[in-house]
Amino acid sequence: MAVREIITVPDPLLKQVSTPVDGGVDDKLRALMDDMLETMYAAPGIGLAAVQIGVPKRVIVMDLAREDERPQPRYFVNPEITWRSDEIAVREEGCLSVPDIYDEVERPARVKMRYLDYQGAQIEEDAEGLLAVCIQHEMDHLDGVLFIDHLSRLKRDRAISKVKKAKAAA
Ligand code: K1U
Ligand code: ZN
Repeated sequence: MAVREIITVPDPLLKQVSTPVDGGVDDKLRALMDDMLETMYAAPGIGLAAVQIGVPKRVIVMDLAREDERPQPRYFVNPEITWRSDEIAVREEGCLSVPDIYDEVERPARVKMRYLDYQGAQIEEDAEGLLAVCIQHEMDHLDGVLFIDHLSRLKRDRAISKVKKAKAAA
């Protein structure tokens, strides 16, 4: 396993639509997911899409366990949202590719999703709360969308300049 570099705005790869995984879950894909999880824990974060380490495939890892709980790593290959609630929830989000920027985003409060897990089994699951927020945030990454794209143009441009300035000063 290895910690990989997380790309940040304005890297054009973050705007790319990721391609579906072809041929199911094999050891090579599991090695990628292991690296993603280690990278996410090191950051630290609660979710990561493969494109954030420069691999534009439709793969997500996540762990929503609290610090006082045992780790609960989760893997989502070729995830799809099959239903979204009309009810909207507002929650503060952050992003490892837009470091140190946090803002509130409106999203459907509940979703139904379908994906392949670490073993390649097809799973159908209902999500609400932080799981619903995080899976929608990560699935946006697979479509080249960042949480700042849900904000006003002014807030988005300010966020990108702030990250650029911080990188230049580092
Ligand atoms: O996609 C990402 O860049 C990961 C992102 C996921 C996310 C956070 C909040 C709402 C929606 C999606 C993060 O993990 S940002 C860091 C973060 O939330 C966190 C870091 C340390 C401890 C707890 C949370
Ligand atoms: Zn993100």
